Amino acid sequence: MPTLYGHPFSRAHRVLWMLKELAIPYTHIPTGFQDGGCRTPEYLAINPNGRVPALVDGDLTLFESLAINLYLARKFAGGGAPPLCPGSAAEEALATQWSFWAATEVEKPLIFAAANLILFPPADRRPAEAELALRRLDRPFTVLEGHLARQDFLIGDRFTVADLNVAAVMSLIPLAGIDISQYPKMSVWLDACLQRDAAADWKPIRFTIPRPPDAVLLSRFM
Ligand SMILES: N[C@@H](CCC(=O)N[C@@H](CS)C(=O)NCC(=O)O)C(=O)O
Repeated sequence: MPTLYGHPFSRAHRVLWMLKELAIPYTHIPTGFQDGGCRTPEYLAINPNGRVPALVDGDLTLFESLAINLYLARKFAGGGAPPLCPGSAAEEALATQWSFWAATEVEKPLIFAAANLILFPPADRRPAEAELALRRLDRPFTVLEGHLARQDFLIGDRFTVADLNVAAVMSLIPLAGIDISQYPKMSVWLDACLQRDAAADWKPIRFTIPRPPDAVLLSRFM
């Protein structure tokens, strides 16, 4: 049985969503990331990056939330109907493509926007930074809008790990109250993904993150 490490109000929510989609038994250890939980020697032996989530499944230890989901979809392909895993080498490549795309093209500017809208303490939010990050998101969002104008899901004609990974990264959009009405196809697709039963219970964010010094912030997000 896999063991997932990571508090639900962290990127571990992406993996919790996948585990619930697959309806498989798992153990969940809600290791924190703001309380030193992911810096203990025991946890660093599992994920030397000192970040959550991590997954242990038998002899395999994995970090990176989206890679964990690609693995789970493949390993437990019997779960979910129809299966969430890619059905061919081409679909496998597309699932990897969309997952990398979400991590490289969308995640950083989206977190930076969300930080300035909801995650930083109110006095530390800068609307101009949120605006800049949202402008950077126009290019990937336009790509996704164009793709979804041609098909209902990212791959083939069914919800797969690709939709789950991309929608999980983009789940900050409704949480941060970001208006995406200028991308109507993407908006409908994201709503449908996030309304799935397995995606339901991570929605509220009940924490703020401290605003780091500007130099750190720019190197991390821009
Ligand atoms: N790319 C990694 C990022 C993991 C990550 O940054 N997790 C945050 C919580 S959402 C964390 O553990 N932060 C603690 C730290 O950076 O010290 C993934 O997707 O798994």
